[in-house]
Amino acid sequence: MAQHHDADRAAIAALFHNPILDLIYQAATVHRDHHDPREVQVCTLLSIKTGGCPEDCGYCSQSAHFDTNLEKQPLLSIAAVQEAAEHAAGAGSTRFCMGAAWRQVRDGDEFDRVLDMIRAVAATGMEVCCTLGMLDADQARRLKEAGLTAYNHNLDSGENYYSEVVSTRTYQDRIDTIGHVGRAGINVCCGGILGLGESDDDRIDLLYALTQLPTAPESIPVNALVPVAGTPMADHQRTSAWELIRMIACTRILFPAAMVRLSAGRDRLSDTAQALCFLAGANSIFSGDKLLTTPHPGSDADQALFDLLDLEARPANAGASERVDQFAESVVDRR
Ligand code: SAM
Ligand code: DTB
Ligand code: SF4
Repeated sequence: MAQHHDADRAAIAALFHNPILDLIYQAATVHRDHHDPREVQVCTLLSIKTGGCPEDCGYCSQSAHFDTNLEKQPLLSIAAVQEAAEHAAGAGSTRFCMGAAWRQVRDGDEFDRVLDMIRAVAATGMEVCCTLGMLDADQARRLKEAGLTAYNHNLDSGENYYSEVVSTRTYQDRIDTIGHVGRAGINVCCGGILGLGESDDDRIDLLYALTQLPTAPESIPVNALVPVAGTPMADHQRTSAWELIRMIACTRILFPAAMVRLSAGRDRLSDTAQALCFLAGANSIFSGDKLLTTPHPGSDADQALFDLLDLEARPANAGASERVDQFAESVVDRR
């Protein structure tokens, strides 16, 4: 078994080290076999509870361990979320992702309110995603019952590097939560972040770990660090576009049917670099001039980019059932 795993990792390492133009060509071919290359899903992010998080993720503006000058915000009202969701749906988003700066979900009034938020967002017809930290099997079941489509919980980096990034939880904690999400029948949204100081081997470890999740991810965000003043990573250099493109291409080749999301870091990517990300298999972006707390290009810039590249925002539910079928065929469920 160990030998089998070593062989899988070695194959991913060999893929990763391909010449970049070969990788882009291969990824573009896989992408066109599984998706309409002109369609890009537009998603909206909303921070429903901001700052004061007890975890110490070294990249994060919201950790209570660092002085980042962030304005904290308690859990939003259901009405505020409903209004934001209706606006997002009207502006063409087909997925709405709510993020809370919690270490873990706790049963009680606030979780009940999040369940109501999910019901309100689901009523707009958009896919509903949440990222709320760790959770248990029963909480996952209740999220599913409320209408949650997907749960975002990233592995962020390879297992060996993870302890350099966060000390308040383990890699296994992440995998356990992802297991609960998958077993509850919620799509797993799980990816990583480049620019934490990790090596190529750590990136290969991350790709390998994604292939070994208890349930294969339906959605994979690829983030590039947005350095935040006050965090231990404030002075990190921005990830080069080529590294991001390489990671996106490998992700697309390893997960042909998944949605690959070009996530944080777009604020510093040229149109040309973003075009190469789409060519290499990215097929989703977050819209708006802010992600959860950091700056982002904004809808006018995104519309101009879509016009330039002849891309279209994926219409509501277009391709969804097709994608689910392809996805079911392409994954081995390891639950
Ligand atoms: N509290 C949630 C959890 O425990 O999963 C996570 C919310 S966090 C904003 C979701 C993901 O965003 C992180 O896993 C990380 O990959 C990415 N992220 C957070 N801060 C970032 C930054 N400054 N730059 C780039 N990506 C970031
Ligand atoms: C993910 O992997 N990227 C999105 C989403 N999941 C929630 C969030 C990126 C957040 C970037 C930092 C911020 O704006 O605070
Ligand atoms: Fe908390 Fe999530 Fe930020 Fe980590 S990434 S400090 S868990 S909000």
